[in-house]
Amino acid sequence: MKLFRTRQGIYVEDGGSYFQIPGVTWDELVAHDDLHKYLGEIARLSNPAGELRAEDIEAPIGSQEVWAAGVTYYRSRNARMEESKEAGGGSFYDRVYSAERPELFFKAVASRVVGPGRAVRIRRDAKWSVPEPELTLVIKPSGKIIGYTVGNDMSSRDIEGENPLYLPQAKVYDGSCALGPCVLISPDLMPSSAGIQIEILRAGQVEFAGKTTLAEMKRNPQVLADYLYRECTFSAGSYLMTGTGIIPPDSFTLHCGDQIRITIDGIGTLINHVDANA
Ligand code: DO4
Ligand code: MG
Repeated sequence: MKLFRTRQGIYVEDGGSYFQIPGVTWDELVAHDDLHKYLGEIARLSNPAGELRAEDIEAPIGSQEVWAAGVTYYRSRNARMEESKEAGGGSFYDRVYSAERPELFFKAVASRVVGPGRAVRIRRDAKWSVPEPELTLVIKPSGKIIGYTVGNDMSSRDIEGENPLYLPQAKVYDGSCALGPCVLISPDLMPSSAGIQIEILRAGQVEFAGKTTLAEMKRNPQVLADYLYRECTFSAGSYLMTGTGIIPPDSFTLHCGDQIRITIDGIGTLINHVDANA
């Protein structure tokens, strides 16, 4: 089952039909005791609504904070070591890749998250900007993962590479986080065979395409969530991006007008365009 947040309200998709969920907020759904069962009952007892219109779909988030894990794929470890060579990055990215404690950082408040069809931004003071396609966990206040969405952890690699202490500026700015189009609600872990694909289109042509699978991720999603919840409470639950395993070549930087399409098997495709002044 998939949850969609739209201008008209919240809908659950089940078996290809959409059912509106009346009188409940997104935060209440994330905190629900047994969301999977509740949504199943809504789908069984209500009349289906029509198809959702793409332009009505909003970012699938309420008031949750978005956090992110880093260097969870070997490909990411290598890219960061390379970009931060002059800042001494050779050792700290390698060490965090192998350490028991993961890298976790604050990514966005919900008001900085953009939904499908909206513009993500590149910083005007960055010269090297990339999208990071990431499986994103939806975690309830108790710390249990209840669902998954597609995330884009937009990053300014020149700023990040210049000095690790610039990470928050490379990662956190208006329009730096996209989520959507829906949340896959599932009591099960995502299968490790699930693929993540990205395509970046420039003037209608594919400028970069890449793919990976969750099998390449070094960390267990529930362990990442457990670290996040160790000393933080999240009364409305939280979102946790799980790191990127796809990095474009160093010659690539995003341009305004590029279209970014990120697909995760079983969830859907998140489409955004790039703007510097959204
Ligand atoms: O350590 C810097 C950020 C890493 C990151 O965002 C990722 O690996 O996805
Ligand atoms: Mg990332």
